[in-house]
Amino acid sequence: VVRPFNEIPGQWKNGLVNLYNFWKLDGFKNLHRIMVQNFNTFGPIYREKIGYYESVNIIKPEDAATLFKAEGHYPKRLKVEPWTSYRDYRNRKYGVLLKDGADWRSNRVILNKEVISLKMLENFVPLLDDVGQDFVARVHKKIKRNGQNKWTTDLSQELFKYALESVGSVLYGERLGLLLDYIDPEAQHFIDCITLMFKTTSPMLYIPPSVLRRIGSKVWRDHVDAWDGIFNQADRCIQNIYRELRLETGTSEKYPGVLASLLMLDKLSIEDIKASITELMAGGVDTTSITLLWTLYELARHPSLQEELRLEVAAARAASQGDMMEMLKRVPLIKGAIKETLRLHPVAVSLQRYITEDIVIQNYHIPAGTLVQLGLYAMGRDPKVFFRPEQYQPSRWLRTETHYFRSLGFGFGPRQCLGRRIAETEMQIFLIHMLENFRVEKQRHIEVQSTFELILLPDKPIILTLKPL
Ligand code: HEM
Ligand code: 2DC
Repeated sequence: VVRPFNEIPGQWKNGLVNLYNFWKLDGFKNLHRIMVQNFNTFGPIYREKIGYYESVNIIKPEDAATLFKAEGHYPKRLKVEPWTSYRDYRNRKYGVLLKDGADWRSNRVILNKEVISLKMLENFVPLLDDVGQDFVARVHKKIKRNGQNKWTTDLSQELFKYALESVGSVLYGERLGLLLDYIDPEAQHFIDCITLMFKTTSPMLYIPPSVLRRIGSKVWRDHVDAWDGIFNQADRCIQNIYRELRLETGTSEKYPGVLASLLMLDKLSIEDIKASITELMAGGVDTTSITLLWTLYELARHPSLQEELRLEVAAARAASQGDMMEMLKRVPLIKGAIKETLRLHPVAVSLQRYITEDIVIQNYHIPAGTLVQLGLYAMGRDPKVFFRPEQYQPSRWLRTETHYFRSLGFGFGPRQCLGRRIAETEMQIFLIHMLENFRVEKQRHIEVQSTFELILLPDKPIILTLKPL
C-alpha cells in the first residue's frame, strides 16, 4: 500500500526552528553537504521546511523520471524571490528565466529556435572558435611576458572574460573586446556585478526579500546594486545593436547574432527581447567559466587522462582538417569530461518542479502542487547511482553504464537550460584549444571543495600552472 504524504521522513514541522538550526550549521554555504547528510539520515526521500520554503527531496534517477513526467505543460521551478523582487521593485519585465505559464511558453518556443536549436550551431561555432583562438593567444602572450615559459595563476577572472566574450559574441554577433590588453571598465564591472548578484541571492532564499527591503538591509541593497549594474551594461549592448540595425542598408550574408535575429523576426515585443537577452548575458558568465575551471583542475590532477584527451583532439583535428563543426563530432571523451565535471561539480545543487498531478515516489503519495527537488549534487556522488563516484572518469559516459536520468547538469525537458547549446559548444571549443596548446599542472595537494553561493563555487582559489607544449 502507498503511504501518506505526512509519513515522509524529515524535519518539516517547524519551519522557523529549522531555519535557526540551518543558520547555526552555516547552512547557506553548505546547502549541498546538508542535503547529502539528510539523504544519509532519512534515505532516498525526505520532506523539509526551512523558513517558509517547503519541499520533498529525492535522489534516485528513477524517481527523477517520475518527477519530470509530472511537470505538466508549463514546468515551474522554485521561484528565486530576490530575482523577481528586484524586477518588481524596478518595474522591469521578467525574461524567460522568471516567467511562468503560457507567457513563459510562448516566449520560450521562439527563443528555442534562435538559441538552442541544432540549426544555430553552425552560426555559433565560427564565432566561438574565434574567441577560443584569441584566448590561447592571450595566454601565450602572458607566458612570453613573464619570461618563465609557464604561467601559474588563479584563472577564474580570465575565464569570466572568456565566458562573457563567448556569450556576447553569440548574442550580439560582434566582439566585446574582453580578451584585449585594456578592457572596458564597464565590462569588468558587469562581471563583478554577476558575482555579487549570486552571492547576495543565497542568504535571501529563506527570508522574504520584502522584509529585508523594509528594514533596509545591506544584502538587499547590494543585490539591487548588482542587478542595476547588470541591466545597465546589457542595455548599453542592446542599444548598440538596435542602433546599428536601423542604420544598416541592404541585407548582409553574415549571421547577425541572437539579438538582431530576434529583432528582425519581430515575434516578441522589444521589452520581452531585452529581458531575456539580459538574462542570457548574465547567465552565461559564471556558469561555464566555473565548470571550465573545475575541468582544468581535474585534468591537472589526472595527467594521463589529460594526455588521452589531447590524443583525441589531435586525431579529431587531423580527421576534420581543422573544420571546427566537424571536429566537435569527433571528441566524445571531451564531451564525457564536461559531463563528468558537472556530475561532481554541478552548477545547480538541485533541480526542482512544482508537480501538476499526484505522484507516488518511494511508495509515498505526493499531492499535486508540491515542490519536489532532485538533489543533483547528492545524486552525482551516490555510490548506488554511480560506480566509484569519487573517481573522475569521463569514459564512464561512453561505456555501458546506464545513463538513464543521470546526466542532468542542464536540467531536463522543455524547461531545461536555454543556454545549454551555447554553454556546451563554448566549453568544448575551449578545451580543444587549451589541450592543443598547453599542459595543465597543479601544485601540491590541495583539496578544493564546493561552497554554495546560489551556484556552487570552489571554496578556495584554484591555482594552476600552464606550460606551452
Ligand atoms: C536554466 C544549468 C549555462 C541560461 C538552467 C537550469 C540549469 C542550468 C540546471 C535549470 C534547468 C531546469 O530547471 O530544468 C546550467 C549549466 C551551465 C549553464 C550547468 C553551464 C555549465 C548557461 C548559459 C546561459 C544559461 C551559458 C546563457 C547563455 C539559462 C537560462 C535558464 C537556465 C535563461 C532558464 C530557462 C527557462 O527557465 O526556460 N541552467 N546553465 N545557462 N539557464 Fe543555464
Ligand atoms: C539554487 O534552492 C538553490 O542556471 C535553490 O544561468 C533552488 C534553485 C533554483 C533555481 C536555480 C538555482 C537553485 C541555481 C542557479 C540556476 C537556477 C535556475 C537558473 C540558474 C540553475 C538550484 C542559472 C545559474 C542561470 C542564471 C541566470 C541569471 C543570472 C539571469
